[in-house]
Amino acid sequence: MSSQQRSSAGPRQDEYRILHEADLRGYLARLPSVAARLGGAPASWSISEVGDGNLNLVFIVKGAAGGIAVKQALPYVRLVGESWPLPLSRSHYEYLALTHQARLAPGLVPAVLHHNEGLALVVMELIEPHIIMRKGLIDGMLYPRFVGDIATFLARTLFFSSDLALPAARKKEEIAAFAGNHALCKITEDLIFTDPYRVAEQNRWTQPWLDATAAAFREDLDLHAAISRLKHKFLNAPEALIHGDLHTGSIMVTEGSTVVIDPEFAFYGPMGFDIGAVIANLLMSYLASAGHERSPGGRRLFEVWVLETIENVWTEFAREFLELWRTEAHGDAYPQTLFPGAAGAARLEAERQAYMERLFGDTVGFSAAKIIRRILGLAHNADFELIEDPKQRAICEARSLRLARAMMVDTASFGSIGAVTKAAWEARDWQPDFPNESRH
Ligand code: SR1
Ligand code: MG
Repeated sequence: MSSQQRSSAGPRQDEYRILHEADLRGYLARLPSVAARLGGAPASWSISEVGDGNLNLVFIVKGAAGGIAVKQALPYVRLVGESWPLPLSRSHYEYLALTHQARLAPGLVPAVLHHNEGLALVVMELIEPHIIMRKGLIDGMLYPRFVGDIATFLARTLFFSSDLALPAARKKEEIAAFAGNHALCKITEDLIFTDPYRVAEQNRWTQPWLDATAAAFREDLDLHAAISRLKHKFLNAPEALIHGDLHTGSIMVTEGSTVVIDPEFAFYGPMGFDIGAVIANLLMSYLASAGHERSPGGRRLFEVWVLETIENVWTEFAREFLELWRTEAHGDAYPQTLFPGAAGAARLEAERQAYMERLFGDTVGFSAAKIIRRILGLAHNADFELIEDPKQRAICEARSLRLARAMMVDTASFGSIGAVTKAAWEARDWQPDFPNESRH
């Protein structure tokens, strides 16, 4: 078909173009199972673009019978614009990750209803009445199901994609299947592991209060060594299929249910990166909470719950992961034949504990990296951004940076999750001294 013929007939179904409402309506109308799920005449469907993330378009479509979510990758970074191109292939990796996760952790990710590689489009079940967890946390909401659900998601997706569960050949094929998602990895390598520690055009922070801290972080060689070790681990440790961007904006919640969305950064990487992301975002929620108080101490209950949640996420994750290792270890790592009898079993159990200690150290380090990038780098968090008084925001951010620096440089002194929450609790009462304040 010539381009002239094509333009008179309209674009082909699977030819990439940015979808607008009318085009999307027609496209969905031609998918029988999707149209049936929505119900009624296509003209009656409501379509709204609701994407508030940094990269993509997200449409909510509702009909007489039900709703769907449609995610389309843009050929550039939405947050920045067309000057920053980004491959559409991330939609393929998101689809692949969603289908993997659905098998490994059923019920904890949205069901995929349709995928169009050419359009970089994924149609999913509509997750409702859930809201983005970050929004709920900013409002001081408690989520009693969250610990159990996220611990299960982490334990099952990480364990079952690791060498503890998979034969080596299969694991290598899985690594290869996700290896092409390197453009998304590069975003992480730059925005999390490099830019916050150097002069970079896109960095920003709450000025003038954090000017001195940002400058100090750019000069701090202990910190540079620690973040470089973490970057090397991120580049060089295909331990498991990780979500790759597991912040509280990638989690939808109600009081009784948790659903993990948006795995477009997925690849085989270090497990601690995902666990650390969850813990980092809870720590930021905790330390931002003072900025959302309407009266002194008015969010204390919430804050205590967040600290307990941080402890329970790690403890529950470790319990579930170890249980899987004891009962479902069909991979090539730690061959059972090398650990015979009672002495072998005891030695293997000691190895498991040592493994979890190393994983905890990684988790603490990656968690720190996730905090620092949200305060000194390009992409910030609503937890802090919605604190209206900029000085109060800077106080909350300075406390978080201080905690994160300690976690990254002195990781070994955080021997347990209780040590992390204790340090967070102490950070909550620390008053920063802002040297630049008088100039503004
Ligand atoms: C340019 S993309 C910025 C950030 O948005 C995503 O959610 C990831 O966290 C990424 O680092
Ligand atoms: Mg996202």
